[in-house]
Amino acid sequence: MTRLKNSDICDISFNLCRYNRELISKTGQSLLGIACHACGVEELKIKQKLDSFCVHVVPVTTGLGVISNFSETVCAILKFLGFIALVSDKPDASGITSAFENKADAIMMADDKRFVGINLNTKSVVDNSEMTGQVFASAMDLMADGINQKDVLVIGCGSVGEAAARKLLSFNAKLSLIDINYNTAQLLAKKLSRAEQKDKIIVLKQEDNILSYKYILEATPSENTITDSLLSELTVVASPGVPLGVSAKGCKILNDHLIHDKLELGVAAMAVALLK
Ligand code: 2YC
Repeated sequence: MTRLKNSDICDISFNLCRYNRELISKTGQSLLGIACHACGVEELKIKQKLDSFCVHVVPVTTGLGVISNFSETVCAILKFLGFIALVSDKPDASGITSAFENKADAIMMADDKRFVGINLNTKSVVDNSEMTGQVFASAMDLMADGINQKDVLVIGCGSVGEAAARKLLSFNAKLSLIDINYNTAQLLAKKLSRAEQKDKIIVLKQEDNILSYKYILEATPSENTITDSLLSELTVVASPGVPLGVSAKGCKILNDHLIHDKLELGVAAMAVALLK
């Protein structure tokens, strides 16, 4: 899991309107719409509930400590979506306690290992890696006008890649998995085939020819995992991986067929999942 830096997220809050317009033009859906698609809920139903749902974002000082602007950015995304949200003025146990004392509906917080949302009424937990994988797979489904029966290359078989792969299978996509560690990809294929009774999961090796994929979901913590030679103006890439696995030249080739962000879609999907 890549630890975000302030420089990764400092521009998010004041770019939310522009990013929302970019998502609408690329997928036909807004940030909230894509999150609802990922959670399988109607946007209208969520819109009726979210303006009375209060989320406390609690800074966590353990381990490598607070990332400046992290809690404020999560809060800004929640407020942009229409939730009631605030950053607790106290971190850690004090912040969690204050959320309960003030009858918050949910808390969101992240230590160095996990970034979670907890619904204080239902006690349900949502995980950022899980929801990020699901929401980028859903964005790809929208960009593809339905990924059903289409071949998708999933690069990176960690927790985000696994969640994305599972979601793509639920859309009936045909998957090819690749990971820097071949065994990791093989293990995921076995896990998914058993769970989803799917026999159409291919495992590729690094040296295999992966030129022919029109749909690529990149979920690795490395740069340049998708070399320019793999791309054409028809290629569609959804990339939750941080840093972005596409070069500047590659971004130009993809133009509006690339979805990538470092917090927005994952936080939106967590919030909708907490509310549904
Ligand atoms: O500011 C704080 O409360 C810090 N404890 C936050 C630490 C977040 C560490 N995790 C990350 O940087 C990201 C997550 C947003 C998802 C994957 N890595």
